[in-house]
Amino acid sequence: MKIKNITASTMPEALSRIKSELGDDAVILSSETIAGQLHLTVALDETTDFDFAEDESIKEIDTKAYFDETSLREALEYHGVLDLVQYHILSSCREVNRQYNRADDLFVMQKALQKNFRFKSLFSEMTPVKIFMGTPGSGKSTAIAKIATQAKLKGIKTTIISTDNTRAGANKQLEAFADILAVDFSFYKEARELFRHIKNHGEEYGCILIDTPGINPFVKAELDKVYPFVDSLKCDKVLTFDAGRNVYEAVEAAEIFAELGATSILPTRLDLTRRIGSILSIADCCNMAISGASVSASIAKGLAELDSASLAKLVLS
Ligand SMILES: Nc1nc2c(ncn2[C@@H]2O[C@H](COP(=O)(O)OP(=O)(O)O)[C@@H](O)[C@H]2O)c(=O)[nH]1
Ligand SMILES: [Mg+2]
Repeated sequence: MKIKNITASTMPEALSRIKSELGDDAVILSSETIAGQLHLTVALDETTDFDFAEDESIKEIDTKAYFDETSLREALEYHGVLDLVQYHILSSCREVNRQYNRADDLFVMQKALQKNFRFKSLFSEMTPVKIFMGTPGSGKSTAIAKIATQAKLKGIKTTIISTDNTRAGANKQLEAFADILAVDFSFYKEARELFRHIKNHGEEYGCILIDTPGINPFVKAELDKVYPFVDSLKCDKVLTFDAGRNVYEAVEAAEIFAELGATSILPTRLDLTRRIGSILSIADCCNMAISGASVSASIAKGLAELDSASLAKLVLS
């Protein structure tokens, strides 16, 4: 707004000056006569509408350049992936989008999983000695039987060792299986006996699979049934868990197994599971590698290898 003071002797003179100086739209705000002279305060509203010339129009936002992560976020949400883990994965998805200039969900998710997780193949990347731990019924013995079968088929000399003396019949089941497969079987009640056996005979085998008693990780006394065995060996320490378990329960249990020494996970019952949030959440929160999965109760079926491509397909299917 433009404001101006005008002094004139008469009103017609004042009006003529207002018109010539400010134009027809000027408004008189006040007027008073001082010593025979007319003093006017006049205002002119100068607000003008923006007028875009064609070539000056604001550039349209390129929506193709903007990465829409909605479907990826919805998929992670569906699987019940913990919020923090979702954040890590989606952040990597955006990074992949910028890095490769690709926006197709499967490609972006696969690369993001590759950035966020470690995949450790059960045969090619692991040491010959593998110890398995988990809650009762989490699929330890089944996984061992499957790996023994796969190892046998690959011509790898294998032995199965049980340390599970807490459940009646637990040994018998594995022993019977070892018998069928014609692989060596032994049982050790004490961690130092197991250590001595591996030290003296470990070199004879390409694959040594050790079973431990299933424990409740939330009961401190139970941890002692497993910890001495795990602690006595330098080997791959694998946590088996039911992939369909509630995510929060699964992560909290896995945190304790991580403290016991577990460094990789082997999810089981993937055939009975539609949501795999627990796999991604445990691997991320407990910094564990992903080492295959059990997808059938049938031992003959072996274990499935999991990598970033197969996991991305599971997430998006
Ligand atoms: N459907 C299905 N059943 C499984 C799988 N893994 C294990 N099981 C079953 O789960 C039960 C407990 O498995 P087991 O290996 O004995 O568990 P452990 O107590 O940890 O040794 C058994 O009835 C297995 O047949 C799997 O991947 N899929
Ligand atoms: Mg068992």
